[in-house]
Amino acid sequence: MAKLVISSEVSEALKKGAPVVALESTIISHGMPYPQNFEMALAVEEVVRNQGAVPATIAVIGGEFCVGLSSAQIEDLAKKGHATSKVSRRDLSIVAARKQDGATTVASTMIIADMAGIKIFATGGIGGVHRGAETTMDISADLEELAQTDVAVVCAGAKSILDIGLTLEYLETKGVPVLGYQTADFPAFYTRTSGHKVDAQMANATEAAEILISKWGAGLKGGVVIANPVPPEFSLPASEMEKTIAKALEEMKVANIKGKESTPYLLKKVKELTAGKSLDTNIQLVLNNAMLAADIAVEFAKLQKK
Ligand code: PSU
Ligand code: MN
Repeated sequence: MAKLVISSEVSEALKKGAPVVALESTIISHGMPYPQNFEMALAVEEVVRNQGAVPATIAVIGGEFCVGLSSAQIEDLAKKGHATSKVSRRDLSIVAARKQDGATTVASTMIIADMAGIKIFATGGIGGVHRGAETTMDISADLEELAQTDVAVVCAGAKSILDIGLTLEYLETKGVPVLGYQTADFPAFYTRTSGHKVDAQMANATEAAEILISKWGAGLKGGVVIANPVPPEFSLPASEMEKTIAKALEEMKVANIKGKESTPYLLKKVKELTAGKSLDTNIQLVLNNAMLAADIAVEFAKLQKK
């Protein structure tokens, strides 16, 4: 059986009921290039600490499910990039049995966070229903995980490499609440709006924490999406991003990229096509999400103690 290894800092925080924020590792290995990915991962942990919570970066190392990585372990993942395999729910048992390393996606990070007892998780963007899914059936396992695992995911919405409308329909079918932080519109990662509505707008972190307590307190299984728009000063023009994404999708088709390679390929193409501008936006929105996730974790811990 795969072993769950929780760092002493994270395990002490969990024992005390102190706020903890889970962080994923695919964003490090497959979402950004080195060294920006390493700098981002350390900065995100610092932001979480500054807000009074404990960061828990999650990955599979030597087949063990690790919660709370050291900087050396994070640097190793950052340097190896795509050489470490991207691990979602279906891959977990394989890397664990073979004692391999794996970078965890939103889905597998949720699974391991839940095993450790962490309820709040910050990332950049969630996976979703891909454009053209009616023929490819490419729907991220992140959505199924949100349907069944009790972890709240703070994100900047979903990238428009996805079909955002269908992604929201899928979440509705699966009973996953989609909350907007100080927004009525579901954000589209690089841009603050998508034209699609969230289910409820949150004025502050306390309101979000109250909904989590209400959901899980009622025994309603599954996750919650908390969508936090990119800060206005870092958002990119929607029309420009639409053209870039269309081009990236076209190139992906020509290169015949499919399955788990799709998302990392598109992220890399978008970065190339925007001459790195998208990378800067990506880093800033992750930091922004980490800050909100930590605030929600602090409020959640207070409410749980009541
Ligand atoms: N979207 C991003 N950046 C990312 C990912 C998605 O903007 O790094 C990663 C996350 O780890 C997410 C995964 O869980 O891609 C989804 O991959 P797939 O579509 O293959 O399920
Ligand atoms: Mn997929």
